[in-house]
Amino acid sequence: MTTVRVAAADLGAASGRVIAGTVGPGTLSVEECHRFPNRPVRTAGTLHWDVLALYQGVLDGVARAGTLDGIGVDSWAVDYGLLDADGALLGNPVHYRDSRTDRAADTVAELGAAELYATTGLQFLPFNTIHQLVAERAGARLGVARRLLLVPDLIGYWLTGSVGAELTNASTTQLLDVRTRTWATPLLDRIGVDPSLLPPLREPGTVLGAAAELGDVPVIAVGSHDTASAVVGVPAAGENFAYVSCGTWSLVGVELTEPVLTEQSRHANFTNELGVDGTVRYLRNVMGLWLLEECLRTWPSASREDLLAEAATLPARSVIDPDDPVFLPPGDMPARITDACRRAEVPVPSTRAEVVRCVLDSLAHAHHRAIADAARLSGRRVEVVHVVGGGARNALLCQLTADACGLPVVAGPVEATALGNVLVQARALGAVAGGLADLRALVRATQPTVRYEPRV
Ligand code: LFR
Repeated sequence: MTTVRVAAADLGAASGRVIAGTVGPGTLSVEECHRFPNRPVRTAGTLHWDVLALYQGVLDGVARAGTLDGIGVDSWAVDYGLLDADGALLGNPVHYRDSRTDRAADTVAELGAAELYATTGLQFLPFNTIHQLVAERAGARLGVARRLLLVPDLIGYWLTGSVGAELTNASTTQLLDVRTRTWATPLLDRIGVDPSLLPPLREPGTVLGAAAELGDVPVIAVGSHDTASAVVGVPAAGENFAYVSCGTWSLVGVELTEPVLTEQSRHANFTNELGVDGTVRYLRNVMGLWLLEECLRTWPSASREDLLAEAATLPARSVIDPDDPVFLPPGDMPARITDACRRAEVPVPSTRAEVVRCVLDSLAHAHHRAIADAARLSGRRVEVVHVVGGGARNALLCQLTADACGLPVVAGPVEATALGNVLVQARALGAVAGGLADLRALVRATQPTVRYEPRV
């Protein structure tokens, strides 16, 4: 086995990055080659992704990464582009935070929540692709669309010409049968969407083809849902762990080999997303650092570091439910948080640092609730909580999560998603071998982490 150098293109809700990874037996390192903003654009009242700018960012980043053996693309889930009969993109993908899905809830509810859960295993999130497609029926695009490609598959199509749907991300659409791991065509029939819109499924590790514009480097399907790649990059030993993949969202749960499709699980709004190597990511979406980022956007002059330092000196006074859908759209977040405190009859924060403290205490409690529910509903014992992603840098959030859970938190790597992306490519190229346990052992051996003990 030799060492390979591959590029991970990781598209996040706020920015995209291209990261070069060097992987071989006993070797795993990543370096950022390019970072570019991801700025949603509102036109005629609809919030869109500027997907061509993202594609250009990927091209620029890969060009800067030097000689490569592979390229893998991951992004947030659920959103898609539609292609016409010529393979041309029909408009910009609509952002999952756009309000168009408000009008889809009733139609999706008619499908029967219990039946939908038994088939797809997905938590109710108003922006799941099924809701978006139902909302889309009101417009003209669906009538002329021939293919639906999720964002990383769209980038992969532009790079290679290959059309497909990578399985981990496909599982977030609520259009996949989680038991058979195939498209739930009866469901598509029921919402009046032509099943041929959905391309053939492909497993992580599949080679899509060569990127003609980038020196014919092979493009490899990774866990193209960013959370799937992040969970590959969790440095856990054994199976008794929970993870918090903490960035714009906190994705909080455990890794299983079979979905949990019980009514209790549905009522607890747990999701069974598919992971790399046949695993199931049993988790709940917690609103995540979006709450903090939107506050900071409202306070352009504020220093994040200063606010976090001050918040660490404050007592925990106000805990709200961070998953209230009122927090989903962009906009004045501090006002929504103080309103929520009033409604919850907890002390209303009067300074910015108090708002930040309220956000972090609320997230820590939500992390605890999700981990406790995941353990109870799946029967999986949890002995340690791994916090990966950007949130692993937030010492206060990690400590408060350890305190709320009464469990040690191991924070890091911040780059778990990129690491998971490059590891799956490296394995497909034969540079490393084994299952997730082996890939994680390599992460553990090479990436620094910080441990937080619960304070009693
Ligand atoms: C995280 C993430 C979540 C998904 C949300 C919306 O970046 O992919 O897993 O629920 O974005 O797509």
